[in-house]
Amino acid sequence: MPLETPARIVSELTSRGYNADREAVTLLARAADPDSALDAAVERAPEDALKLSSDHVESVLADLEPGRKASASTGYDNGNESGKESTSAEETKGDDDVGEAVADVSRPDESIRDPDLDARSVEITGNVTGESTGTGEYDDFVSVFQDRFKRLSKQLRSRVNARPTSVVGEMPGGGETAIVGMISDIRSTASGHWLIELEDTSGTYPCLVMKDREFADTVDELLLDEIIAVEGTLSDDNGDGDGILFVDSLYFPDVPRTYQPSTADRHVQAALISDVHVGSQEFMGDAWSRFADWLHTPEAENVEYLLIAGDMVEGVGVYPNQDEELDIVDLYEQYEQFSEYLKEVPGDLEIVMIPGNHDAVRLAEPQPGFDEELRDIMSVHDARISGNPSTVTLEGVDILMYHGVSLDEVIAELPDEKASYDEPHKAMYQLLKKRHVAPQFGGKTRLAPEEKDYLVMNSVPDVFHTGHVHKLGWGKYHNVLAVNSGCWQAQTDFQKSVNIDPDSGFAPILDLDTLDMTVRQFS
Ligand code: D5M
Ligand code: FE
Ligand code: ZN
Repeated sequence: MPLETPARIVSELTSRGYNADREAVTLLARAADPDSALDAAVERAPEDALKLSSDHVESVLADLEPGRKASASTGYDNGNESGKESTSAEETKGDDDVGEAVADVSRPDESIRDPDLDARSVEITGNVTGESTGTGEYDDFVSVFQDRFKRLSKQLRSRVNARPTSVVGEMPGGGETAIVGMISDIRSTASGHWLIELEDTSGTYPCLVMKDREFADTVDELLLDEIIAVEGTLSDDNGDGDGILFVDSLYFPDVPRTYQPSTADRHVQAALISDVHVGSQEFMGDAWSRFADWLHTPEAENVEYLLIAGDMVEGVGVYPNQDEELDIVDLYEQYEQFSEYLKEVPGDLEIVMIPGNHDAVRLAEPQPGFDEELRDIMSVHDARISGNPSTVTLEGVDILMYHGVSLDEVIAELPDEKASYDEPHKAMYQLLKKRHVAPQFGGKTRLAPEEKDYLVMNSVPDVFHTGHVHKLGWGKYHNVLAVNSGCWQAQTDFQKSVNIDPDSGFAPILDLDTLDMTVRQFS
């Protein structure tokens, strides 16, 4: 196969045991005869070199192509239609000199990537990997819920004057009070009102939302196990053992409306992707390679980070009859193949990956990062491997990465206008509002018993990045950018049967200095 693209150059080089600078790859891809250029570059590589430098490739090309101009005036022609700009929501801004950058073949040196490695910074927090304390005992389930309650009730207590339910039970009828609690039950009454049972560490209390209250329609946003606060008036018979609180207002832990996200100090970008599903017959290898190629182009020179939010591979035995659609049946071979595809992206990218429900780690959340054996397989480009969820701080911008299994639950439970597969970011808004990535326990979302609840959003992220539902969607909620990143897998038989039309082959590109986003299509 001719080596016309940077991605193929990279995989050919790695198959021969070499790495190369991004600039060196670009030079080889642009050579008049990339195959011979690569052969010559490898043949003449210094004895001890593992990585080919651009200087080395320049000197090889100078011999092979006498009369050739140096890189400074050669420019780059990406020669295909990939990297097209796609949809752009109102919260985002396109990159308006894109066309020019591709077309201008006499662009000076700036077309060669030369990242300022010193300016980079990556910090990871909230990562369960290696910290898991759960023994699977009942007590651990108690502690994880107690910890959730402690963290989120603290956020709500600053806003209402709440009393413990045991104290509320003793209060005289007709008075006003507030309760902070975890929702243990929601029922509609015969007359169409809503009875919400709130639980705190001292007991439970019934709270009634009348159907004609202006906030009654927020009841359909409520999920079991989430923490809310209510203020209201106690029934006249309160204190005699079967009182009730008539709710006058309802509060979520939420993100403050005035939240001011942090931004990076320089123009630098991150590609936010997920759900690669290598090993599936539907994995879109060509689209992936176009994406990887684009990352080698000058248009992508500011893309210095790549975040992958789970489902690297298709896995084995994840769903019934999944084996009928497997291209690679061995799990480890799937990771090996994923690693081959990862090699196609520029070696100087900072990569952070977390697992998803198709990956070979425990299903219950929080999921630890991949084990040593899988890390070894995926060691390419020194990718950082973290748990699901994790907060990744890139040059001051806090990005909460979470695979997104709870989105299925939010979408199933809430009315369409509040959360749907077509607008996955709206389901993400609900998680931000609840300040928890997987509020409801016991349905699709499996929860690992731990001493501490890693799934609580202790602080407000600047960007919330999820995947899982294979739909692209983004928008801002109280200034926090929520991005669900689509996938690299075409529609599966199951998805066809339930009418899920995936958004495959898109890469959302985030400006870390402005938090504007552009989506590029490679499919
Ligand atoms: O999830 C991709 C999306 O499709 C997510 O919304 C779950 C849903 N999905 C896919 N296959 C199934 C089956 N067999 N049962 C239930 N839901 C499914 P992913 O994690 O990539 O499979
Ligand atoms: Fe997936
Ligand atoms: Zn998934």
